[in-house]
Amino acid sequence: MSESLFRISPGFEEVMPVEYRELVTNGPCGREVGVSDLGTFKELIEEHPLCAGCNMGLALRLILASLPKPEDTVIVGSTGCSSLAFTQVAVHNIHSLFGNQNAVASGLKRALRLRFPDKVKDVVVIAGDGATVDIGLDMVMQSWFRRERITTIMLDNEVYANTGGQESGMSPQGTVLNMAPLGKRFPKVALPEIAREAGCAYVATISPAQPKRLERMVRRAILTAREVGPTYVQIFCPCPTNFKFRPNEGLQKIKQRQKEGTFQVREYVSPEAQAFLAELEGADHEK
Ligand SMILES: Cc1ncc(C[n+]2csc(CCOP(=O)(O)OP(=O)(O)O)c2C)c(N)n1
Ligand code: SF4
Ligand SMILES: [Mg+2]
Repeated sequence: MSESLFRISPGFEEVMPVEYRELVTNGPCGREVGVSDLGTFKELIEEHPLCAGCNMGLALRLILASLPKPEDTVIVGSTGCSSLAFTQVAVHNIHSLFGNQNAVASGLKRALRLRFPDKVKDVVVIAGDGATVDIGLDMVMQSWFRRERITTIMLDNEVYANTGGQESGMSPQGTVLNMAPLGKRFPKVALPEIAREAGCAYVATISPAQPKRLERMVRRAILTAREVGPTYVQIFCPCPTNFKFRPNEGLQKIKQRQKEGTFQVREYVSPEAQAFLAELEGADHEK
């Protein structure tokens, strides 16, 4: 697994779709890029099938631009809106059965450590809130209990969006959706707190409204997972289609929730992760 896996076999260049060729020749792999460089390289095919104004699409682009080593990263996804875009990104990815993503990622990470003991291979789970906090919670928490060296990123749109609008554990209390007409009867699950108690060395909550902060958090999470233990990043990305707001109102919605205090940017770093990051970032600073 490396950049060479992307390269098109000689003789097939002509028959591959132009979009794929561009992902290979102009993708993020093999060079140092960040969110400030978005637009100068191709991380996701422009014609991806996510709805107009989808905050998850934006979050996905920012995550892809934040990977410290995209050519040595495998993303493990799960069923949901994001899975529609994973076939169109410039990074290795595996689609796992809905809810199984952290179990698949654990096995993969262990296999990669055995197969490539001297190389860095990052395994990053990217899945929806339903996949993470509801149907996959068992696998998610067991991977944290076992201190698997993987990063779990939840794309929190507070709904089962892909199946037409059922409530999830992450929907706030009172939420009315297409398929939850009575309003949700219990509050949003406090997964960041659970992650911390379950053994995550680094936990953060963020949204695509703060791209540079999101980048820093994703990088910190992935680097900490390499050396210290499991990490968790929860990205709030409200869904215009199911929450019925206009496609251009996404960032406004996030800011409104921030003002109300129902969404907060937060970061928890364990003492061990703090020591690790201080050394790493101190060395980077000196460079
Ligand atoms: C084992 C299994 N159970 C249920 C489903 C049906 N299903 C597909 S996507 C989905 C909801 C996904 O919600 P979430 O994880 O929040 O992702 P989103 O679509 O909101 O991005 C469900 C229930 C499935 N595909 N597989
Ligand atoms: S339904 Fe919502 S989360 Fe899914 S692609 Fe459309 S806007 Fe994005
Ligand atoms: Mg969802």
